[in-house]
Amino acid sequence: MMKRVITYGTFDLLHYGHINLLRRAKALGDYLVVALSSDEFNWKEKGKKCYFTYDQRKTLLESIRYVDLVIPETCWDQKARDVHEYHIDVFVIGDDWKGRFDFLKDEGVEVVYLPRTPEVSTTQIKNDLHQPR
Ligand code: C2G
Repeated sequence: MMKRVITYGTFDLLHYGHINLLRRAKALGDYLVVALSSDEFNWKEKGKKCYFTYDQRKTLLESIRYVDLVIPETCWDQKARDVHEYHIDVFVIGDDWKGRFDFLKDEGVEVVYLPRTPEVSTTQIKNDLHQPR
């Protein structure tokens, strides 16, 4: 029986921390859905101005061997619907979100928070690039 996993994120300026997350998420099942934050959701709900557009970020994610399907994330409350629509068994996200999505257990979904990869973040990359060499 196919075990289906879902995760959510912005994945801007894709880096090895994202890849570590996606690799471990895929290892928890057989099929990985990534709900990718839209440009509007990023800006309005997360105050993030992405360097790459949704389409560019989607292209990058679709090229990753661990990723089977990319869908849009347009609002905070779509998760409870998504897990039914995509027949999801496991919800996975970094432990910076620890506890925040436990309600998905009520939808019959296993909820897993994975340790973040230390030292790397899109914000850090942007800040470092602004420093005069
Ligand atoms: N991540 C990680 N290690 C890092 C950076 C990110 O493990 N050094 C993980 C995050 O914990 C997250 C995923 O990579 O699981 C994507 O990170 P972001 O693009 O920052 O996602 P975020 O803005 O946290 O979006 O509804 C949920 C949100 O859309 C999550």
